[in-house]
Amino acid sequence: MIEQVHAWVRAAKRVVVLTGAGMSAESGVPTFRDAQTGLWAKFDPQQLATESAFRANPAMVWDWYAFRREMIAKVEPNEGHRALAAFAARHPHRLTLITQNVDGLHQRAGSEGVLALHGNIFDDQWLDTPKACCLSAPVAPGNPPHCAQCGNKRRPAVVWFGEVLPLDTLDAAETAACECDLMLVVGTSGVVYPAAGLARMATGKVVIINPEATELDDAAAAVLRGKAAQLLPQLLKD
Ligand code: BJW
Repeated sequence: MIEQVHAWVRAAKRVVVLTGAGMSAESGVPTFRDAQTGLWAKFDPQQLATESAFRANPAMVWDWYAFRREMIAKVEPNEGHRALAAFAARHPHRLTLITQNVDGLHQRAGSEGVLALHGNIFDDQWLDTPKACCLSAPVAPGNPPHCAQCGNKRRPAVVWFGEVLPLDTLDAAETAACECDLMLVVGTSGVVYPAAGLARMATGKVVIINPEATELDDAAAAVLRGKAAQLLPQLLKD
């Protein structure tokens, strides 16, 4: 089956790759729905990644993101991230890389024009619409940093549940899905929408790369049960 998918990659004029947390697992970043470790073991990440959780307990949610930022800053892109960047460099305009990941590892591997659907964990933004005081005075440090005058808080610039995705990015991802000959869906459980819907709107063959069953397996022309950093270099070689 790997040879068959490799032949599809070679034949495809427009390849889309949609990645999720499993893409970075071999770099040492836990997947989103993996059991949390240590301090965070008792929290459900799905409950923490919401605006209401942040409003209810800003220090705790800020600290969760600070912990993850620190962990991600220490890891490196893996052979899968590098194989995607190298393929795009060898084949300009053939690959559209769409990621749900907020870790920036595709970009650090050298991929350009990555469509990051859920933002970047290293960026912050204001929780509430900033007033003149937020924009004029230096941000006061804290957990989270805040405006010393009105108390408005900084929050991670990621897309939480119930929030809209960046429209231009989602538009570009949908267009690519609707024009592709082949979509590789790598390391995502396929439970979170609208990202998962991209695999269902793909015009080309869909291939799942994942060691476990996913919610998108029924949409696939082929399912490769394996790991991203092992399979992508084989599938993307010339
Ligand atoms: C490996 C591996 C290896 C392991 N190699 N693989 C339609 C139907 C139902 C619900 C909805 C719907 N449309 C919208 C919704 C609601 C909601 C949603 O989808 N809920 C579902 C949970 C039911 N969606 C939203 O709220 C979205 N917004 C939205 O729709 O706005 C419009 C709107 C607004 C208001 C009202 C109504 C509509 C926003 C979604 C934002 C998701 N944000 C997060 C957090 C980002 C910040 C952070 O990281 O903290 O994004 S949640 C989390 O899930 C994160 C991920 O990007 C995302 C996807 O997870 P992913 O990547 O699939 O990870 P895992 O852990 O689930 O899976 C890892 C996989 O890797 C596993 O399969 C492993 O087997 C595999 N693996 N090692 C390859 N080596």
